[in-house]
Amino acid sequence: MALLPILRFPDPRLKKIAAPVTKIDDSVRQLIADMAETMYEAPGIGLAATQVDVHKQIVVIDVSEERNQLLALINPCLDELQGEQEGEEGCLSVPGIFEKVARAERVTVHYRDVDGETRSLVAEGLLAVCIQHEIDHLNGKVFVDHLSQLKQTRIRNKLAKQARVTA
Ligand code: K1U
Ligand code: ZN
Repeated sequence: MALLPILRFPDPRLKKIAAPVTKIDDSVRQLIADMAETMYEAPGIGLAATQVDVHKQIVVIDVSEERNQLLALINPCLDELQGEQEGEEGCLSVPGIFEKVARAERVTVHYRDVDGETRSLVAEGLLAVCIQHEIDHLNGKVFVDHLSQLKQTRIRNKLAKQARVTA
């Protein structure tokens, strides 16, 4: 397994639209294993392939306390969005920034698993938020895009300052 470098906002590659996976083979399963290792090490509760500069529709998620309930979603597609919730979100591509974002409370998603089986999942609360956040990444969207222009500008300035300090 391998740790993968995570792209940092505002890297333009985070805006790329991911392509559907057409064949679920060992290379896809290896990428999923590497993404999971990268997510656990960060640490994070999710990671989209876009964030590791692979523009395929693959996400990994684990919102469990014990960090032992890995979900790998290939070609995830939201079927139903219900209700609303607002919670603080972070992003491994936007380190140190946490902001409230409005999301659906409950989602139904269908996807393919690592064996190529089509599955459907109904999720609520944090898992629902994480699924929406990761599918946004596959569509070239970062959580910052949900915020006001003023907040976006402040975040860009803060990250630019951080980058100058660490350079
Ligand atoms: O996609 C990502 O960048 C991962 C991101 C997912 C996410 C977090 C919060 C709300 C929605 C989606 C993260 O995992 S940021 C890190 C984080 O929230 C966390 C890390 C360790 C333990 C608990 C949370
Ligand atoms: Zn993110």
